[in-house]
Amino acid sequence: MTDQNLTVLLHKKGEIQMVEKPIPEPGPGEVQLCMQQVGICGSDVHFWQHGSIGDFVVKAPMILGHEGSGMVSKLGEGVTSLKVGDRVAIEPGVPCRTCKYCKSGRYNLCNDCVFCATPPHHGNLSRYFVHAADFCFKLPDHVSCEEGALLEPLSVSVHACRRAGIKLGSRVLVCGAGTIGLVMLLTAKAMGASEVCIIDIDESRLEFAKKLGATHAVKVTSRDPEVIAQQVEDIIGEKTEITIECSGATSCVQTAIYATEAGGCVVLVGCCQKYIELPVTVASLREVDIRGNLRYANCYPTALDMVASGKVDVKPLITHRFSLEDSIKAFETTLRGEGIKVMIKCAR
Ligand code: 572
Ligand code: ZN
Repeated sequence: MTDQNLTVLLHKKGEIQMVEKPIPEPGPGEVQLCMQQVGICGSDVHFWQHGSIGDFVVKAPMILGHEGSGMVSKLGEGVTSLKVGDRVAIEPGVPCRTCKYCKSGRYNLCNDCVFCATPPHHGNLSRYFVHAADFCFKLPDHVSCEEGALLEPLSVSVHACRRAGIKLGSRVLVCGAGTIGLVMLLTAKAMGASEVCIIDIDESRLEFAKKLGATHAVKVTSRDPEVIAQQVEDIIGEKTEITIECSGATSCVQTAIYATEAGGCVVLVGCCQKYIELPVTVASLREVDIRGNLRYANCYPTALDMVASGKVDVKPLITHRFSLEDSIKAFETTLRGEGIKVMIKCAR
């Protein structure tokens, strides 16, 4: 079969395949992209392994991938903001643009958002992909396509740090030292946090976090959230002002509440079960705000600026590289929990 548009297709739960699809043509306001780099996200692996996240169920074959960058290969009608050959970071969620959330700038809350690799919408882990031109961000020459792909998780952290109100001198606790926890650490520091403590069960991830600038790293050895919170408090000397929960583990969400000082804030980023038991009275009587978080809105320009200006270096997060043809191996590597960010090079 001639290689037209090689894609990574999640056929159904547990079954990913490399499949040839036709090369898509850009419609009005869209660009065709020759995909360059796509990072694998935990949600790609989750859809592969479980076939669903919450109410989002894979009912038809779906192309995976939403952390992508590409090179413009064709312009759709009316596109003037980009030209063929431009390298861009792809913001993967295109909202309806007309609902009250879109109009107020909180377009991440749009109910009709078309988000890559969230059922029923295809992702961009393919040779070619079409996307709304205004959700493509031109990369300066000195920013690589790998960095462009990493603007996606970086945008998640920019949004969460904004939700948390991180500012100069903030003291922050990050729960979980996976990719999102680590970009949260980088972003919190870039936004002025003076202390960032990170906790995880994995020693090697904590070592990695220390190299990235964590001021404190605590290995979680207990299942008791009050014990973990006390361990954190003993190490940093007091409770934290802001906690960003990135693990999704029930005991860590509980820990986040105990570890945060009166008047502080907990932002929930990790994907946890629908119902979990939380010490809400402990939060309420100390006026600890528990804030929700969904992806990002208006964060790509900031994420790009952070990378382009050198304020954050996301390159060390990439620990594995594969070609598009070897995508199945890339997914198996991610499933085994090896490394931090697995990147797939889509261009030939
Ligand atoms: O990079 C964005 C992103 N968002 C994730 C997960 C992974 N990557 N979210 C968790 C799952 N939700 S969801 O609403 N959903 C499957 C659409 O449960 C979105 C945010
Ligand atoms: Zn993601």
